[in-house]
Amino acid sequence: MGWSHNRVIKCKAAVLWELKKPFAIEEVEVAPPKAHEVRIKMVATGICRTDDHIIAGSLFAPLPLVLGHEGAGIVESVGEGVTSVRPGDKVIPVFLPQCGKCKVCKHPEGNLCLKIDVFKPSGTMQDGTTRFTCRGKPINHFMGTSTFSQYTVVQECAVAKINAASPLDKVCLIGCGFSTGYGSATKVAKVTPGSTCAVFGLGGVGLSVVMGCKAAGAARIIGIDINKDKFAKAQEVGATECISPRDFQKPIEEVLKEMSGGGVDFSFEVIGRIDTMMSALMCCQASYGVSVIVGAAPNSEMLSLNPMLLLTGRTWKGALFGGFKSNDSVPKLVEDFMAKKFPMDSLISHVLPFEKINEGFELLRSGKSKFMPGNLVCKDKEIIRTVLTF
Ligand code: COD
Ligand code: ZN
Ligand code: ZN
Repeated sequence: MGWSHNRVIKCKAAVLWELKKPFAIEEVEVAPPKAHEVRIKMVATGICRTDDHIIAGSLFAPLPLVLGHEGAGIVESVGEGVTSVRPGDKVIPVFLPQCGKCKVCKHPEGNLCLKIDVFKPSGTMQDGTTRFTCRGKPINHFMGTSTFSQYTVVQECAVAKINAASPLDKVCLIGCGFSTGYGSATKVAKVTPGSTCAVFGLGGVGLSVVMGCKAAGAARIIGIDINKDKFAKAQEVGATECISPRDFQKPIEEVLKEMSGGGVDFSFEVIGRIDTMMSALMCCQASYGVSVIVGAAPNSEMLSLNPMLLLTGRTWKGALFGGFKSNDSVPKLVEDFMAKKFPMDSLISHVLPFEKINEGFELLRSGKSKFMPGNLVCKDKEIIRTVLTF
């Protein structure tokens, strides 16, 4: 019982055939899971900026492919040897696997499992083949998850079983954006009770950092964003003050040092710009401040710094997926959400049916466009995260 019945499933998936083009909703064939693989019926998926980076060509993944890496669903069938999940289980596929056997998985603090398929994406399962076929052609997987499909196949080490009562249209965000921000505060920085935190960038991930700082008991959480429309939401989820760098003559790190009596305890860069990474480093206390890089800077950009900034005692760090070991942490985060330890669902600003995926990406892009010189003003001030439901 529980093994696949070797049935190919025909279903709808959003296929990206070419860069810079909309998705085509296609009928695809999803092969049954092989040994140590799991086939999942997707119920909901968030749209993350990284998916759009692939479409734009600013990040590489082999085409044609099924994107998506922030989903939740129900196990449909499992391959031979799968022991951690069974058909009917609610699960979150994780782009950062946890094989449990590699050097990184065995290290108590490491989370970047060597089985990750992100840095030199293969587009295949671990055996080098794909489970998706469309119009007779193999279609590639993405980040080992490919959630923009009614059914997907993932490795067993890239799936976390979660509470059977959890709302999948909400907890899907634990698959990427929420965990990335929340863990950066609770796990990577290890924010302490009573501390002062500065969060640069109040998008969905920055708001999740704010929630992490609050959950960890920070006394002051200062949000920094050039878009003041972001302040209300940030304050709703835990920011105690919000400031815009555009309101000050002097550099924002100087403003923050003054506000905090010499430097904040913890700072976070959640924008993906090297200038704000430097500001975040400089605004933290010279002897014991901790600064965490959460945003990814454009490909080849480099930073140079005066080593004295670190010699005095600051800690500068970063992590993917909030430093969480995925399979261990995702079920716990779902429990914490169910226990209302953080208002993660307030990150969901839009919900669309899966077939409207191209509209979802337009929303994401319109949220970004107002910061691009020459682009139209954003139509909707409140775009945070769009969730697609199947
Ligand atoms: N100063 C202050 N605020 C700014 C500035 C600036 N110069 N420029 C932009 N901002 C603000 C914007 O107004 C916006 O509110 C915010 O910064 C950015 O928010 P979003 O909505 O664009 O982005 P998020 O929150 O969804 O994600 C931001 C990240 C930087 C975290 C994300 O793009 C990223 O790089 N992720 C890290 C990579 C990663 O972990 N990948 C793993 C799988 S995806
Ligand atoms: Zn993501
Ligand atoms: Zn591993």
